[in-house]
This record gives sequence, structure tokens and C-alpha cells, in this order.
Amino acid sequence: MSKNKILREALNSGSLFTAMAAHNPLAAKLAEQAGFGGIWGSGFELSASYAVPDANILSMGTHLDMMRAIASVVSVPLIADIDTGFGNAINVSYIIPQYEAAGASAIVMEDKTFPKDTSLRADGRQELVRIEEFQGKVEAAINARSDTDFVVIARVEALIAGQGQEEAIRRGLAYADAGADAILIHSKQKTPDEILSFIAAWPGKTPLVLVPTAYPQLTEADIAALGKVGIVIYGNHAIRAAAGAMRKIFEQIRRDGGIANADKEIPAVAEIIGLQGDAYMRDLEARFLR
Ligand code: SPV
Ligand code: MG
Repeated sequence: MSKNKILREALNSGSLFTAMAAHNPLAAKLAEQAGFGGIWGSGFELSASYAVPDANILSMGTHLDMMRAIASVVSVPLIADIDTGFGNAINVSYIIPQYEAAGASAIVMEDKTFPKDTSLRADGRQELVRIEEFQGKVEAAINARSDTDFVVIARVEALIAGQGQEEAIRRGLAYADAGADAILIHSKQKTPDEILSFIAAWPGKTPLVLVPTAYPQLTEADIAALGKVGIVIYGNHAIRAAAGAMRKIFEQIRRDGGIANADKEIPAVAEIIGLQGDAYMRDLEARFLR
């Protein structure tokens, strides 16, 4: 089954699909090995890996290249975070085929103005585009895909922008009307109350997508029990884990004045060589190097 079909069928099945963030192919491979259903091609993570803000500082090409690299090493679906679509509905029309060709199985596009500011930052600039304008962008995305199993997810930022539940529901329904396959509803409240209230009030048939970074108390079992959520995305745990692990080991090596103790704490070089796909290269060597 194609990766697109795997994601499409998961969305149709009513069970909860899990996606872990990745900022490079190695992180994506580790997420696949850990058993996540798919990979989240996070703009936040990629920006952080370049040590720049998640605010359209990186170009679309940089993100697209990373999506292609990730998709080429995993066999699970990749959900690409295209921020606001890098422009208007015309830009969206041109970039969707590129993301599809790069091997993504879905895109998430948010209803903020370009350039965006990251959602979870305190006091971020959170300006939304008009509902009609974003409906046009959703329709453009659907029109531009060549595989109908390629999933188009519309992301509502009304709660992030402090515009309240009524506006969030209005926008979600409008984007579902425009044909979105799923609605990502984002919240930065430190408890699940805001998101639970939205889900209870959601009158649509279109499945919801959650990114519970700010309200980690909500488990997958809790989310599945709600019945209306098709996908849970873990938005930034790869880059945070990597940053924490690197900082710890770097500090230890400075403290010890050498690497002997640090070596016991980190994967062996052979393990990394394995993750690089060494077995495949050895096979090629045996068959073709004469
Ligand atoms: C990302 O991971 O880039 C996201 C999720 O869009 S968040 O950072 O929470 O906005
Ligand atoms: Mg993002």
C-alpha cells in the first residue's frame, strides 16, 4: 500500500494515528523504529536545527529538501508542515505538487498571515487571514494534488490568536466546507480545557488533529476516547530530546576533560553506522564491486 493510502485509510478508520516530529532523516528513522505511525515534518524543528526562529526565516526550498530527504529513508507517511503555504492560493497551487513529488503524504497549512510567527511563543504576532481567503488556499491545495489520497489538513489558529472558540469553530467548519480532509486545532493553554471544550462543541464530521505540546497531560488513550480526533502530532520532541542530550554530553566532556565517561552514555559508533544504512551498502559492495 502507498504511504498516502496508509494515512488516508488511517484517517478513515476512526482510530488514532500518531506522528512524531523530525528535523532530519536520522530523527525520522528513529521515530519510525520507535513505532510512530508517521513523521511530522515540523517547521519549528527544522528552524530550531538551523538555530533561527520558526517565522518563515528559512525558505520553502530548505524545508522541501528536508522533506524529500526524510521521505526517502522512512516507509511511514510524512505529514509536511507548510506553515501558511508560503504565500497566497497561487503559491499553494505551485508548491503542493512539489511536496507531493518530494514524497510527503499530507500537508498542514495554517490560516495565519505570511510571514508567520511561531504559535507557542509568548506574545507572538498571531494575525489571521480572512476566512474566504483561506478557503481559497484550501481549495487550491486540493485542486493541485494529483493523488486523491494525498491528505490536506487545514490548521485553525484562532485559539492561538486569542479569538475564542466561536471563531475557531466558524473557521474549522468553513475550511471543512472548502474540502479539507482534517482540521488541526491548535492551543497553547497549559491545560487541555480549551481544546476539550472545542472538541465537545465541534459539530463537524471532519476529523480533528491535535498537537498537545502545551497540554501534555492529555494521553493518546484520552484523545482516542474523545472519538473526534484522527491524528495526534508530537510537535517538537525530537529537537528537544536532541538539544537536551547534546547539552548534557558536551557539559560532561568539558567537566571530565575527556570523553571516556561520556562514551558510556551515548550510542556506539557502530550503532550510528547501522542507522546510516550500512547493511545496504555492504550488499551493493558484495554484488557490484569487482
Ligand atoms: C511545528 O512543529 O512546526 C508546528 C507545531 O507547527 S507548533 O510549533 O506547536 O506550532
Ligand atoms: Mg510549524
